[in-house]
Amino acid sequence: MSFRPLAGSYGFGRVGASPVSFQPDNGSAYLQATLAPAETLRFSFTNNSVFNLNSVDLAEYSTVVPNAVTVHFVGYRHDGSIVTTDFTTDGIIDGTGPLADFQTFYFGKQFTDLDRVEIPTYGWSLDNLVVSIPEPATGALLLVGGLVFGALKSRANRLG
Ligand SMILES: [Ca+2]
Ligand SMILES: [Ca+2]
Repeated sequence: MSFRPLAGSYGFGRVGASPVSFQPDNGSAYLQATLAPAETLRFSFTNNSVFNLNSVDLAEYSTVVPNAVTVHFVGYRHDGSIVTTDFTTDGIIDGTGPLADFQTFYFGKQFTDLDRVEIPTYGWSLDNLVVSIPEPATGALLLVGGLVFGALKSRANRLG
C-alpha cells in the first residue's frame, strides 16, 4: 500500500514508537499531519487493487493542540462514485500519559471497492488502518477452479 501527500500539500510525518511527551501515544509508530503548513494524505494499493476500508485509529495532533479534530475521508470507488465520511475525535489526549489518546472508528459499507482514499484535512494522528480485499477476488479464483475441473472432465469423457 502506498501513502502519499495530496498534490500541492507539504506531505505528512511519521512519529516513531516512542513519541515525545506531548504527542499522542499508543505504543507504536503512526502517521501525523501537522497544522501548518497544511499536510494531507492519500493512499492506494501500489498494484491498483481495489480495497475496502474497515477501520482506523485516530487521535488529536498533540497536547499543545488538544482540541477534538474532525478528519474528513474521501473514498474514490472503482465505479467512479465518491463517498465521504467525517470522524471526530473525543478531544482527550495526554501524550505519553495513561489516557488512551487514540480511538477506533469504523467505516460504513459505502467504503468498499475503492481505488484510493484521500484525507484533505490536517491536524490529526492516524494509525492501524484496516483494509480488506473485496469478495469478487475470491469469486474469480473459484471460477478459475471450476473451469479447470470442467476441462479435465471433458477430457476424461473423450478418453472414455
Ligand atoms: Ca496517552
Ligand atoms: Ca483522543
